[in-house]
Amino acid sequence: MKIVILSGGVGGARFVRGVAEVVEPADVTVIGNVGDDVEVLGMHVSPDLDSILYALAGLNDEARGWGRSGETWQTLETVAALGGEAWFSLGDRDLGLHLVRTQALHAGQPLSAVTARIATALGVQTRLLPATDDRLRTWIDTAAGEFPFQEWFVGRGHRDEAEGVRFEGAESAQPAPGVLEAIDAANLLLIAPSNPYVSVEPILAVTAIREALAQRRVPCVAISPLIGGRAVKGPADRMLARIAGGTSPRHVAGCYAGLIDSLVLDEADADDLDGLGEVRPIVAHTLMSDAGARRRLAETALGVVRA
Ligand code: FO1
Repeated sequence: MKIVILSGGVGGARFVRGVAEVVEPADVTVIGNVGDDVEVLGMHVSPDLDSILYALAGLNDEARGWGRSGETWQTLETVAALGGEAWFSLGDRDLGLHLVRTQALHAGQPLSAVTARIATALGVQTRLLPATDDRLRTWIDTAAGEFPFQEWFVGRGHRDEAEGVRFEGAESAQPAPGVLEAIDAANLLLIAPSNPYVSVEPILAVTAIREALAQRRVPCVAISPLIGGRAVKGPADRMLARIAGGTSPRHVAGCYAGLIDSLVLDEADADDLDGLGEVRPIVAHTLMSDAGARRRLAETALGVVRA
């Protein structure tokens, strides 16, 4: 069974790992968000691709959610002491990956090729494709102005309420090689429990990817990132409340109108299923607190085609 997962962010990476643990990992293709990529200290950082890579390689820091376990920060300390760009925390171990990626990009290799090479080097069997090799960047509109994603998220601690989201470059961005073929060959399409606005929407902003999902011939299942209307981490609940007008399952499903057949939602949201329309609710325990919980959530999503 071939599975495609659209994923971004920390929750997405955990879920991807859960799926790759309960099926043949090579049967899974992940389409990763690149809207929150950022250039720091001359390096190209792809946080969401890296969260997925580190999770699949078992190298991720579970508590922090991003970056590598056993990390040290001596380079960052030197950068800060020299008055350099230290607002975005790049650890010593993590830096090695950014150096390799940046050199390859400067040499003209596409992001998808570099990502595949790094995944192989890390022993990752699951296929990880950036949504696009073209430049696509998320901007957040707030009352204080419009900010590049990481400046808003990390630099300003996402304190300004997001009033809108824009994807620079999306109009001309083409899907990375293999993305449309993977969607076409899939038996099941999954949308990870990631922030709909800043993790999944930048993937769907690539027109051909959105169209491929809209024209699917197999089920597409989204997993809600909210539990009891609250985000486990990050600003997804505040963004849904502000932009969609609420945080109930129908507001999450509304972000994927015409693109999903089922929504996996938490038991804590099960009493508010109005307005889902054609979307079938699947109630589950969605908090991925440990390996068992993330695998059970993966099995629940896979149940749509296994049943
Ligand atoms: N998140 C933070 O809150 N602060 C950081 O300094 C930070 C650094 C960082 C470095 C590498 C990386 O792969 C991720 C990093 N993140 C950091 C997480 C990242 O900003 C977010 O998790 C995603 O972009 C949201 O999906």
